[in-house]
Amino acid sequence: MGSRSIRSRHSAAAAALVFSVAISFSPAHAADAPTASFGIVEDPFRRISDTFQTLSGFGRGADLLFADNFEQFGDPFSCTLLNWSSSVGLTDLDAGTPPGNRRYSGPCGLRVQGGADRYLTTFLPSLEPSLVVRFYFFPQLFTAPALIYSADDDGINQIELWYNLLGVDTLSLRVFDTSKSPFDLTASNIAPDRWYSVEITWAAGSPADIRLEVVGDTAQVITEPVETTGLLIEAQNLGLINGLTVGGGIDFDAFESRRVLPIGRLLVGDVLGDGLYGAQDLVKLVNELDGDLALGQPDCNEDGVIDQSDFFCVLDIIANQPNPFGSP
Ligand SMILES: [Ca+2]
Ligand SMILES: [Ca+2]
Ligand SMILES: [Ca+2]
Repeated sequence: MGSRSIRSRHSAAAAALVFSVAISFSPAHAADAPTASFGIVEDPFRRISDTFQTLSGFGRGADLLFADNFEQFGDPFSCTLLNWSSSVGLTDLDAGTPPGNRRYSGPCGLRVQGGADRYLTTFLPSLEPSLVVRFYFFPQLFTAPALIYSADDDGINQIELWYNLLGVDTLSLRVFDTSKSPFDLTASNIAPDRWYSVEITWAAGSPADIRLEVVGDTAQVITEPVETTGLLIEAQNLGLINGLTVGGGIDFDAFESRRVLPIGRLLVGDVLGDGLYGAQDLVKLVNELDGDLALGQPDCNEDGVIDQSDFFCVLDIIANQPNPFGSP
């Protein structure tokens, strides 16, 4: 969406909050400052599932198939591809922190540069008759068709997600019916240089409702009934899968897949990553600007950089809550 002017829109009341927050939170910031975020040991199950960060994700652990935020918490902290089954053309060095990498949630994100096949693969625990997948991506400027996600049945792809397949700035979910005919669900106006979330809902059925949800500055939801009886999914791939030879690349983060239940977007501007809005989100954003990378979602305006405009974005959200600073 570019850098919208949040400062110019916020109210006098919000401006007063800026002042009070800056004053009252400086001791907490000072206390936090010596501790690098990389040294924090998080509950691994919380971070692996991201359950606490989803808008409606409580109690869904049994439905989880795989999740990766590209972070390995512990001592030492690292950005990693370790959770994936295999990789082509990518190493741990492709997962990283800003400014080398963009990330949407937590300190690390995955950057996949164009020029060759570069992708990750995760195998499901068993052949699955349904699949929900959600991840975030940040396209850089290029116009060639790029296959950025696929899921196969150990033989052929049943699900493909293409950027620029049916025209520049389109995102197409291509699925196949039982006679191997393709069906395309296409979102448009997918601009480079901002984060998008995508959620794909697939199932075997007669027919099954296949669903694509893409959210950037607007939300696009497309559904299509497709005859998929008896089809199964065994593996998922993420990256640049089809040998894209042009320049450019894509950043990825917050990949999660489940059997059935909707995943939803991470809470925008929840800098702390606790699933709530509160004063600590502003504290953590100030710390982030000081180099202490946040564990939640600090890029409130989703433009790929963390700066002052994100502070005012979070402040606007909090100030517009019924009880602005009532949450921890
Ligand atoms: Ca991450
Ligand atoms: Ca929060
Ligand atoms: Ca930003």
